[in-house]
Amino acid sequence: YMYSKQQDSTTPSWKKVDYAGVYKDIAALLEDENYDDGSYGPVFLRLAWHASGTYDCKSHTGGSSGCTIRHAPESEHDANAGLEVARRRLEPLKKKHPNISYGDLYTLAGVVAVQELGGPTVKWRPGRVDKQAVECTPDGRLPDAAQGADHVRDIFYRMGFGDQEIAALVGAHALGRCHTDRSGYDGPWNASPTAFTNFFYTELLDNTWVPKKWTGPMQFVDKQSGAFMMLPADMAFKTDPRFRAYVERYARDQDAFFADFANAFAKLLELGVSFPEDAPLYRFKTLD
Ligand code: HIF
Repeated sequence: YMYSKQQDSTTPSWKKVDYAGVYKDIAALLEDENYDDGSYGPVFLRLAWHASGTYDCKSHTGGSSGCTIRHAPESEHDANAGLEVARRRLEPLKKKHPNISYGDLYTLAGVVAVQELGGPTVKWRPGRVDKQAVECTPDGRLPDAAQGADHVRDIFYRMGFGDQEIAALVGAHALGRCHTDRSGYDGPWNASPTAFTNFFYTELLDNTWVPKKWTGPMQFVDKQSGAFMMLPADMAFKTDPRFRAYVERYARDQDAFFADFANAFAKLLELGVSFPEDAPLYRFKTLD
């Protein structure tokens, strides 16, 4: 008895979690016909990215490791508006799997979203250790959708990404939509916002984008139907020649997009995390 008790208290919590089981439990939470376009996948992906995208490679601060996104003031930064919806949806799984860290739970939810909505397999490792509110990252580390290519580069270079990786990541804007009560922007990027596709690139290139006529923030709509949108920051991927070269490639070649996205997204989820040496690398199978 003494021995097993001691064993348990010295085994790190991250080793006591059935991650394939958590994957399945997250996947079971995706569908809800009464929410948005019928899936929590897009907002789970956005949560995983905002938890990770605060990383600064020079000061080695931010990132998903401490999962400070769940604490105020970081949870209340403008860029994170609406993400409480995803956190609330995932909370029962923290109760069911108490040994998982929030950082691991939220990043794994991003992996589940990509894979279950039809995207590539994303390699993932556990071992993030949650931190307290005093360690929240400062406001202003996530991108401002009203700005262009220089700003997008500043933000993603700070994380340690290059142009090709940035152009591969932005394809995730095939998923989900903008909400006026979250960011102020409105609408989906394409007609299938719950399927992981290369449609961000094809829509961006194939449509004529015109400023939306409304009193909301400056955004673009497709001239033909007016049903789809682009943020000013999205348009930078069409106008900037170096970004555009990748956009043209990913529009032509969905396999190339999937492969490059999987690598860049896995890297994003690991920024600033010191994994235990024996943390296994998972490639989860999608559910049928
Ligand atoms: Fe987004 N993004 N993102 N984004 N994002 C929004 C929504 C989603 C930017 C701004 C916004 C990435 C980069 C950038 C997703 C995933 C990723 C919204 C709307 C804004 C304003 C939020 C709302 O109103 O609900 C900017 C400026 C980025 C830099 C170019 C990443 C690459 C594309 C890193 C990424 O993975 C997803 C998914 C959504 C949809 C969320 C939803 O609830 O449907």
